Amino acid sequence: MDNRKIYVTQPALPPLAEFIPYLQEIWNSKTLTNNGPYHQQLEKALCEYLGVPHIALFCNGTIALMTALKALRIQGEVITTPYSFVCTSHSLLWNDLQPVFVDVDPVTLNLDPRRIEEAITPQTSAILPVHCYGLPVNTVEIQRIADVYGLKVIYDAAHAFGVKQKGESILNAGDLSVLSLHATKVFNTFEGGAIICQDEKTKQRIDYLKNFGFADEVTVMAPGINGKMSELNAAMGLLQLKYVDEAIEKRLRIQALYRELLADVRGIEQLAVPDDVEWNGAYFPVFVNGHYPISRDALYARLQEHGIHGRRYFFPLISSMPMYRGLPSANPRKLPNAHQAAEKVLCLPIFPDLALEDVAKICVIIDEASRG
Ligand code: T4K
Repeated sequence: MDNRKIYVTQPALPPLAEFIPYLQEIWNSKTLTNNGPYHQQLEKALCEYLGVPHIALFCNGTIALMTALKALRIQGEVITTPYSFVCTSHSLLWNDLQPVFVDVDPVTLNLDPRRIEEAITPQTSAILPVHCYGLPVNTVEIQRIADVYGLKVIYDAAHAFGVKQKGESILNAGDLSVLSLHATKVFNTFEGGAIICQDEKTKQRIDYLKNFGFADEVTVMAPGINGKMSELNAAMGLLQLKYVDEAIEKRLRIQALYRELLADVRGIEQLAVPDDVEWNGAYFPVFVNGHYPISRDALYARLQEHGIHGRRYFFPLISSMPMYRGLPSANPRKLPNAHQAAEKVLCLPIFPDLALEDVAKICVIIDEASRG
């Protein structure tokens, strides 16, 4: 390729000139944060766009996850996936909760509902699944199990902005869903996050919690945190929302081309998108298996030599990290599918401004390496 570097992702930014009036308005109003006018507008606009009843905006997805667990007063053990970004489990430790890792389904790489029941103990109070890469976990089966055992379900939906299944937003599943609106995501507010909830009372509690626990000037309802989104980030979100459909369309075109060009490359596996899912093209993982002549890490390095900076999301597994690997549920023998995926995965660049010619060039490098 040429001397350019192509990263796994790159935020799509709207024209700067379109952001200036928002800045002017913030300067005029002198309201910089604390549920200002842009914050309120963005919450309303996102409810409409996503088809969800209530949304509480946050400064990032991690604080939103931590607050979601606090809002539902989760205690004891929480069943979760080891195949995710590290903050899924970190949010549990920050709440003094014990993660209980359960293996992923070998086809979807999402938490396998068939393995959940055997991990439930009297201390289990919740399930924290992830819609990994924006592809939905089996929400129906997870809800069935949660109902039988009286468990709460909080979805880490960091990757799942705008994803639908059977025409319905997957963000309405379970008790709460948490989005990341980070720069690397399908829809970003520079830094940002959100909790989606189903009733006004829960929304109120979450709003108190993200504002130190203040219910009014003198009443502190709970040990809250500062999780508020600023007006600058909210304004960015309002502007980005105008372009998000176009951004998702571009992502879907890119992933379709990858699928086509890599379909016959021996040793390269792809994740399927179920027919009933409207996906957002958040990531494009491939899995380098034993039929490929070089290892996943060798392919990762080969691409880097050409300026292509893929990422091994999610390697290493969370359960292999020092603060988790001593847990009984972190035993690799209990997590074979997650380990296999972590050893094989390589996420290829995908972002709206990635040229289709570059996708084709990346595929040529992968194809050529497959021929030894
Ligand atoms: N749950 C899950 C399942 C998640 O994946 C995440 C975050 C969260 C929860 C937590 O949400 P937040 O608290 O972040 O809102 C990145 C992101 O920082 C992280 O948001 C994301 N998941 C994770 C999967 O990826 P890194 O350390 O790989 O990012 P970084 O900085 O290396 O960026 C990757 C590439 O993107 C860079 O090589 C270049 C490009 N980039 C990045 C940034 C930040 C840009 O072009 N511009 C930018 O501003 O973690």
